[in-house]
Amino acid sequence: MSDHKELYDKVFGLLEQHDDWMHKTINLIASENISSPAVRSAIVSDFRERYAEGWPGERVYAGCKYIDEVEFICMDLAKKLFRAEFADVRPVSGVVANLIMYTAFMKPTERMMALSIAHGGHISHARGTLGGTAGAVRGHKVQNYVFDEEAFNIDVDASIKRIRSLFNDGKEVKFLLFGGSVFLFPHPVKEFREVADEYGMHIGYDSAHVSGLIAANKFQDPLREGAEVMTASTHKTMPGPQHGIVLSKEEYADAIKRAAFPGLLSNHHLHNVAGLAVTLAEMIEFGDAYISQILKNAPALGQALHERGWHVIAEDKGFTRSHQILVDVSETPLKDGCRVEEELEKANIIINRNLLPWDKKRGRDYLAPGGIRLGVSEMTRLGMKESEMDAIAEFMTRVVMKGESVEKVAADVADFRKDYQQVHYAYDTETPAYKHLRFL
Ligand code: DSN
Repeated sequence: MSDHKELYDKVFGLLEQHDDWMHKTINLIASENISSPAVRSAIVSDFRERYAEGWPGERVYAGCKYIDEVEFICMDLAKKLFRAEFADVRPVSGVVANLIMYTAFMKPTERMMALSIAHGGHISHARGTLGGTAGAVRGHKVQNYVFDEEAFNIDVDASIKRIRSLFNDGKEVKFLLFGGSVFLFPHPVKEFREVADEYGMHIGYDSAHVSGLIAANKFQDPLREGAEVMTASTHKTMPGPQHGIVLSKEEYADAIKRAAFPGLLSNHHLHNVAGLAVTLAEMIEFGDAYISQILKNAPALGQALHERGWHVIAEDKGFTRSHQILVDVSETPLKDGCRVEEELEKANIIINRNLLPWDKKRGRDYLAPGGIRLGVSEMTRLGMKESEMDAIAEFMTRVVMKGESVEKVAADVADFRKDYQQVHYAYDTETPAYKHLRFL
């Protein structure tokens, strides 16, 4: 057999091993989810081979008549679900959606405010010295909000003071960005609208993590609280394909459309637009029940860990109002988020390590941070409820607190997972959630 054929076969072998492993794991990565069988069918359609540059109905390519119709349906569903005047469903990811937002609302190098990464900001919001997209790609100068570590949220008064002081020093701020990757509580958007108007700043909101919660109207409503634009990736609490979206008001539509094409996109992954349309339709139908259960499961997991001696952040505030919880693992026997991540993975529990706001002051960095971030979107989608969160906390405790054999816990996790093999909150709840749909 040729080397190429061996590698070809190996790729399929690895795909099957991965899918088989996913059947057996408890996946608590807060930025992931499992899409429905309908979404998986849509994204393997022939749309994956095609181009459709431009706006539907005004394409630079031929052969788009069905593609255009799907894209219009996707935009209409997005506008309905997010109660938005305008939707652009072309961004191929959340980072590209953010770049479109920056391009539409700021000139290169203009100054913006965002959360620092240690406080939950995303790398696409960060300054150039960190390699962050806003700074490194667009040259934006990025100032950070003041963060209240007790409230685990932006300190409104201190941040407004910082904005005023920047203007007093001749350092104009053009854009206030909210949202992030560690996102336990709604951000104070409306509290900044007055100062934004006073200084002529625009407000944007990156809803990548919480877009499903916002769609279900169960977190906050940025476009009515003062944001002019909201971006998202579509595969976190919104259980869609890996794609992006920009939502805004009609008055900004032209600037956003132009930033998307010809600015940042040529092709826009049409199969994922179809998958997103299906996701949005399913969210309109099932989103309320799905998100309600997520919002019960996340604090239930926080409580179950807390009762077993874990230091879950924001206990006094009920741990969370989103799909995530954040846990300080620095006092556990494993001492840092990296070791906890590694040991849990051996036990079929997939989580990610995370910086805590105070980690840098304590000499920690991303390689060995003090925290872990857990999200319940995927396990909720498989039908798990509060009692299953308790079982998950117990598995984690056996590995991290009691030092039990990871092989033993891995086997118990695989056994526990046998009962949760279909996606719920979808039209098709029969097709196995992780089955590899192979054609050859
Ligand atoms: N890196 C992802 C997260 O984990 O939040 C978002 O892109």
